Amino acid sequence: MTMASFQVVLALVLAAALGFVRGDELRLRVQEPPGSRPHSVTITEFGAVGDGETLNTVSFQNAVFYVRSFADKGGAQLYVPKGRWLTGSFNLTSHITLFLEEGAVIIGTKDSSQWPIVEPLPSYGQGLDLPGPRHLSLINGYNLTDVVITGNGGVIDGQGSIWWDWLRSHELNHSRPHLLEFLHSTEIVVSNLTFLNSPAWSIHPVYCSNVKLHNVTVHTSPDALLTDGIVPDSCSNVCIEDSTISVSHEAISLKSGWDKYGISFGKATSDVRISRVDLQSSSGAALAFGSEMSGGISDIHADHVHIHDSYKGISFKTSLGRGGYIKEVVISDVQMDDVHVGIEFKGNCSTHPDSHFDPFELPVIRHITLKNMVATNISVAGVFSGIDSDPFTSLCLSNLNFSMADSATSSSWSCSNVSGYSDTVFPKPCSELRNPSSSPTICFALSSYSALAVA
Ligand SMILES: *[C@@H]1O[C@H](CO)[C@@H](O)[C@H](O)[C@H]1NC(C)=O
Ligand SMILES: *[C@@H]1O[C@H](CO)[C@@H](O)[C@H](O)[C@H]1NC(C)=O
Ligand SMILES: *[C@@H]1O[C@H](CO)[C@@H](O)[C@H](O)[C@H]1NC(C)=O
Ligand SMILES: *[C@@H]1O[C@H](CO)[C@@H](O)[C@H](O)[C@H]1NC(C)=O
Ligand SMILES: *[C@@H]1O[C@H](CO)[C@@H](O)[C@H](O)[C@H]1NC(C)=O
Ligand SMILES: *[C@@H]1O[C@H](CO)[C@@H](O)[C@H](O)[C@H]1NC(C)=O
Ligand SMILES: *[C@@H]1O[C@H](CO)[C@@H](O)[C@H](O)[C@H]1NC(C)=O
Ligand SMILES: *[C@@H]1O[C@H](CO)[C@@H](O)[C@H](O)[C@H]1NC(C)=O
Ligand SMILES: CC(=O)N[C@H]1CO[C@H](CO)[C@@H](O)[C@@H]1O
Repeated sequence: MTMASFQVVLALVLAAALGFVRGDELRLRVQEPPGSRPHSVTITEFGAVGDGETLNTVSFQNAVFYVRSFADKGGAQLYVPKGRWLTGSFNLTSHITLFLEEGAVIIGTKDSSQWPIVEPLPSYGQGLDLPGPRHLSLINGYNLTDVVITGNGGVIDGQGSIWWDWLRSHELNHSRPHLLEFLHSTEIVVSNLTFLNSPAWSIHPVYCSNVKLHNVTVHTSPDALLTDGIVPDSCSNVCIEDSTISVSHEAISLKSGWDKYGISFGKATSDVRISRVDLQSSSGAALAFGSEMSGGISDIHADHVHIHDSYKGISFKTSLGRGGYIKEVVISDVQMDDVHVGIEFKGNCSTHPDSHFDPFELPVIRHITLKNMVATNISVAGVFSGIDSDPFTSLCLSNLNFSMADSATSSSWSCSNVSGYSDTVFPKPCSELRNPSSSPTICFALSSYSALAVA
């Protein structure tokens, strides 16, 4: 032991003895920065070559296997130095920190055989693009706890263009993989990294809890087909902060399963906090809910959201046959610029996993509050279409100012099968949202705000 580390240990032992630090806090106190571990290995120790050409799948798998032996010793860091590290799919383990140095790029191989085939998610019953099984994502976590993926601005690049081409030309045999996916995991942190060109979605936590995404950049090129950014799916306690997401389809998309599969799996997405994010979506919505929401989506709070250069701004989507709910949502402090449709509520997203959906499974959409929003150059302020015989209720708009695009096609609001309340909204919203019998008390507010504070 060196003199310096001896002194640190001595100081900690003394601090613990004197009661300054409780024993169980000792490990946390000495962790600086977050995700640091008492042990570290480097990917090159497992034969990896960062030349952008050597396939390193086995090196990553072996490195993670080795890190597993530190699980009961505080875990270990897997360090990825500067270089271009080509790989196929690999799985993580609990108590790992995957650390990408500045200039480190983990690159997904274009060889589809390096992305194994796995079962579809039980809450969807089939893959994203095709029935049946799907490709395993590039980096995977299954049934894990305490995982940190971070770095000094490293990059995880999926080289998705080949997958988008296969999708366009109907050459896919199985649904596309994602870049990073966690199933049934908890205590996940992803920070200080860039995710590029995912084959499908970039970051997909599903059936997870306690997930923190901080300071991540997600980008797919504008010609990417149906790529989403961050997709919390049947997860609770998710925090997405200080991040920039720019993709072709949905930038942040909250989901919870599809029709009968999602209904019987029955796991909601709840307690999600989104703050200080910059979102852009060229063909979808910047911030989307559904349309797969059969397990329910509730208790969502988004604030300080910048949305720009997007087809749609904020979108709530569902369909007959979905069941489930989207409720108790507050979105506030939004700046929206150069967006075609500002706000959308859509009850007829009629894609189903098969034709046997039950049309009597009616989704519940209610208690959604949108407040403090300034929007410029918007073609259509809002399209609110609920479901006939299943109206969307308690939709509240407060303090919204939309400056419409100066064009013949611009229109403000259209509403059907919805009801709610509005206050200080410009241009003036449709009568369904100005019902004289409704009052601000129907508006959902976070418990820390009073119901009237929304007005
Ligand atoms: C991310 O980077 C910031 C700034 O360098 C640092 O303070 C923070 O600890 C880093 N996060 C993690 C999880 O390493
Ligand atoms: C990775 O996990 C998947 C699914 O959890 C599993 O099918 C696969 O065998 C695992 N791969 C390795 C190398 O352990
Ligand atoms: C998940 O992990 C827990 C403990 O970490 C273990 O007991 C359980 O068997 C694991 N389940 C599966 C399906 O691997
Ligand atoms: C965000 O991550 C970048 C590297 O990607 C780092 O340089 C920067 O300091 C981080 N910022 C914060 C606030 O953590
Ligand atoms: C689909 O399967 C065929 C036949 O096995 C194979 O030649 C082709 O490469 C596969 N396509 C993809 C995109 O994996
Ligand atoms: C308005 O937004 C549209 C995209 O919806 C964009 O194409 C156009 O350039 C913007 N106009 C101005 C004046 O910024
Ligand atoms: C959903 O409704 C909108 C507006 O009422 C309509 O333009 C669109 O074609 C419908 N979509 C489907 C899939 O029925
Ligand atoms: C809306 O914002 C514009 C500037 O973007 C401002 O000129 C206008 O007065 C505002 N309207 C209301 C009703 O606050
Ligand atoms: C119950 C109800 O108001 N249903 C309406 C739903 O929207 C359609 C289209 O605008 C109307 O025709 C229904 O009357």
